[in-house]
Amino acid sequence: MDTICAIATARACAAIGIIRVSGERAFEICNKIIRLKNGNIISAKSAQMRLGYVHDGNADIDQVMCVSFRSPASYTGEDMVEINCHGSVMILNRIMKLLIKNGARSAQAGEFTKRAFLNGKLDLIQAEAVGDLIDAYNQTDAALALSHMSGGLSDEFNEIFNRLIDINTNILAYIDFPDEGLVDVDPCLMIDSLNKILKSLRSLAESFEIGSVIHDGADTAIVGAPNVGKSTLLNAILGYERSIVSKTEGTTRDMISERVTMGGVTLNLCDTAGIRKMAGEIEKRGIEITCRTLKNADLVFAVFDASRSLSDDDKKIIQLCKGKTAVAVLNKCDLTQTIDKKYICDNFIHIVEISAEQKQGLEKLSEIINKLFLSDKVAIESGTVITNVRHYERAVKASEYVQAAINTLESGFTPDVASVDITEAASQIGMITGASVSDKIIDEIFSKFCVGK
Ligand SMILES: Nc1nc2c(ncn2[C@@H]2O[C@H](COP(=O)(O)OP(=O)(O)OP(=O)(O)O)[C@@H](O)[C@H]2O)c(=O)[nH]1
Ligand SMILES: [Mg+2]
Repeated sequence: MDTICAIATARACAAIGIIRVSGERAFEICNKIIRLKNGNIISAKSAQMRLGYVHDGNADIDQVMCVSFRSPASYTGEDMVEINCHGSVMILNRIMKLLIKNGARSAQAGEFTKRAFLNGKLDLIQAEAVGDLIDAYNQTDAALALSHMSGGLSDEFNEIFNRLIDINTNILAYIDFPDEGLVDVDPCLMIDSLNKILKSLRSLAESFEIGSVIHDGADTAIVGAPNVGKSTLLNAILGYERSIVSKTEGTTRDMISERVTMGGVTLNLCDTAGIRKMAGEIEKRGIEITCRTLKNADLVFAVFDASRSLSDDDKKIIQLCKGKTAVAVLNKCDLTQTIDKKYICDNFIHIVEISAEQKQGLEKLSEIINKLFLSDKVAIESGTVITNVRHYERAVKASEYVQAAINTLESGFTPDVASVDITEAASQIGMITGASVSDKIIDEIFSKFCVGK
């Protein structure tokens, strides 16, 4: 395999920049362009930081600190050198050119982690978690990615994979030696084992509902009748004036979206046009978009003006929120309250009283969001929450195959008939961990990484 090199830090002026080199010729190539103060790169002790100079044969280019990692004890499993130079883009580019001139090749996106995977240093879940950790937008997402990187989720899937393989091995033994009275192929015991596996798979697949919100953010629609204070609420949450606020009804017509973290959860917040029956042509178009946004939202803030009694428009909005994860936000609580609270309590589980204008009550809203999405602390801390749609899809498919195997056994077929579906289920799990995955999928996964990782 080629020896690859890449700038691992951002291409911007900084105190330090890091270049990584990995492959069979990493030490030899680096030795040509780096003069260590003591010794040389080839004989330098593994994982020790050394002072040296990068030179082009004529003149020194930079004073650097380098670490060499001897195979297999490195990130990629190959010989590796990390060059810590001064973080000038010009210096970084000059060192890269020197490395390439001496036989290295510029690395592709994610190629270091891909090599780590191919060399068995990480499984596919762990490798993907490296990318997730770099992209993490909030603390919980970062904690989950770190836990996946450490193998929390891999353990769960490996356990399921091994149990499926065990069942199949027993079936094959039974086919080969039917007279040996193997108890493990008793259909009742097998159904029992498969049901336990199905339970684990379903619980992992279900965790994606929360996991996707943690990773991608909750699409949150701020809806309500005109003038109830939706735009004021958006601005209060963001802490700056993003949306126009006015006492004129129908101010917001286009949808206004922003990303923010609230209660530890990333929200993709959308301020929408107020919903009302009496609306002009443009406003009606805005209301259509509001209804679509509400329908697709993971979370709805249904805003009401607490200083007014409920209007027909408010009641229509309450109907639209049925079946959604919604919080009733009673706004303008700094004014005298005349709203019918009982009606609200009858229709919403989560209710919060705020004054968006005076930024009061927002902490309560944060607490509700935190409880809604992050209450399963045990699963989050142990990393047994799926955040990746690819893992989710394979887990669902695997559970379908396990269910099919159970149906086969319950219908009285012999275990060898169920074995086909059990093999398929194991193969789906293998696609998650990387034990059985095509080159195309591997390339696709790593192409989304940044260069240098
Ligand atoms: N007293 C009081 N007034 C508020 C509060 N929140 C908003 N308002 C006022 O209510 C009016 C409407 O606010 P907006 O935020 O524009 O309302 P909206 O729901 O976005 O209205 P549309 O965009 O027209 O649908 C403005 O005059 C705000 O100053 C509040 O907490 N207390
Ligand atoms: Mg508005």
